[in-house]
Amino acid sequence: MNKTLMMVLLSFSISTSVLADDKKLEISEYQQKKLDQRSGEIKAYDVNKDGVLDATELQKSAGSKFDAADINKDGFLSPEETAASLAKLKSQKQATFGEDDAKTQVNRVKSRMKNADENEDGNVSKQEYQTYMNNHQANFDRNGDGIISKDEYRADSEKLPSSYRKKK
Ligand SMILES: [Ca+2]
Ligand SMILES: [Ca+2]
Ligand SMILES: [Ca+2]
Repeated sequence: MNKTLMMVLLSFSISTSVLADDKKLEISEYQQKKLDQRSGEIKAYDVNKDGVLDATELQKSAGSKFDAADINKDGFLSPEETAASLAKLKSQKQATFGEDDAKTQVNRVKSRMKNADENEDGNVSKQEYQTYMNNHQANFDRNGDGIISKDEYRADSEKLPSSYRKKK
């Protein structure tokens, strides 16, 4: 590809993303489902019911996710346990998002689990999982106050409709 064509393509993708920004109210059904799912997750882990997730609550949520996957309760997620929990996740996601999107989401979690295995012994220890999740969750905490609000609990690519943003 020559340089000029590259620049043209680049500027095209920039201008389309600006356009997308202007249409904040229009989000896809898929995004709406993801937002609903995340707000359900906040509700599930928001122990003190203040509508946001603080460090303790996030740690608890990571801990209970780990415990649910650690079938033999030895404090490690073996490749078999990880595979089983991914299979379970996939069937849950399929019910909400359909085959293709479920596959994408599960693959993302799969690669996360691989990255979490810091000493690369094939098992994810609880410590490795907590450390990884802390870093992962810190990505959501855009203003760095250690608390994840409903507005922050989403990927950068997920645009929020303004109506959703006002809802508390
Ligand atoms: Ca809270
Ligand atoms: Ca285990
Ligand atoms: Ca490991």
